Amino acid sequence: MGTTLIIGACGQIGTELTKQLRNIYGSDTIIASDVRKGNDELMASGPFEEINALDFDRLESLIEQYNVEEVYLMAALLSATAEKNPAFAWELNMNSLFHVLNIAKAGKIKKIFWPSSIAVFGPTTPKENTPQYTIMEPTTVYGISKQAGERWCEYYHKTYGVDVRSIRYPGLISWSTQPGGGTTDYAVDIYHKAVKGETYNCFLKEDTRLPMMYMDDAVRATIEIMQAPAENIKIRSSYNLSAMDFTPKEIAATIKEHINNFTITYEPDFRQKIADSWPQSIDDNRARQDWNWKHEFNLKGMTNDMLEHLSDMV
Ligand code: AKB
Repeated sequence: MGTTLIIGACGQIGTELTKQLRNIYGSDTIIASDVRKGNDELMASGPFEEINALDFDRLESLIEQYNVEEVYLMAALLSATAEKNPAFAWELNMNSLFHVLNIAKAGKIKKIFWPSSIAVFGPTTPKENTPQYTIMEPTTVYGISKQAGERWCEYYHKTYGVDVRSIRYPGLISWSTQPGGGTTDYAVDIYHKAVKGETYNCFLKEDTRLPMMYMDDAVRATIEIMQAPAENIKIRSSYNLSAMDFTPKEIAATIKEHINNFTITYEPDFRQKIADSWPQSIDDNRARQDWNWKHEFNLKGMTNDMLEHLSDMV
């Protein structure tokens, strides 16, 4: 029987995705991999391999060794980190994708999931209810790499028949895993500070509206797009995906409903410019029509769940 390989399994999405895929399909068929070892639970719950996503030969031999049929390529440098190291961000984000696309082109794997992002949009994109098809002039290194990646995914699908599927993730929020190097990370950090009774100093302005999603919804969307019949996946660049949008002031207000002495201060840094170039809300009707996407969590529901879990941990 074929197996599934997750590259970047120790990251923010990879950790939760691996856990959920192991719950559904059984631990032995889900091979976790990352450039370094991750949390103990993930390491103990099934096979793990250390791999650099840029090492084509090792990747190809792992795929052969485990008879891998599906790959989730979750390794990437996110928006804020990529601005600090543009050359490496481009190398990692593009070459890891080419490696996996070329292995699929050679017929060695059957299906790929590759994450895109709202960062593919830029300042000239309509900001509200951003359509699936619209002006895309990203101004960040990360956004440029994701937009180029989308074009290559569609090209490999049309030209070589590669079954590659993708979602444009909004900012993702989870209680159990920390993000690393993104512009939307404030929406995770704020909850950690709030449960510890500390003030949160936000690196974005209070009225910066961004599209966001709870991790439970994001992981479910990722698995659902991969489970959908191939003929339902009509967009082979990447699907817009949406659940909620809010500002730092609004998320702070929902936290205050539970922790009334919570305080937030604002000290915008270089990430403000990145956030200002992105959409405020997303039209995801195509995902809803084509593969029946439905979100479950809104801001209130997410805040209840985050605070419930994080309060148990402090
Ligand atoms: C980031 O902030 O860089 C990511 C993203 C929106 O893709 N969370």
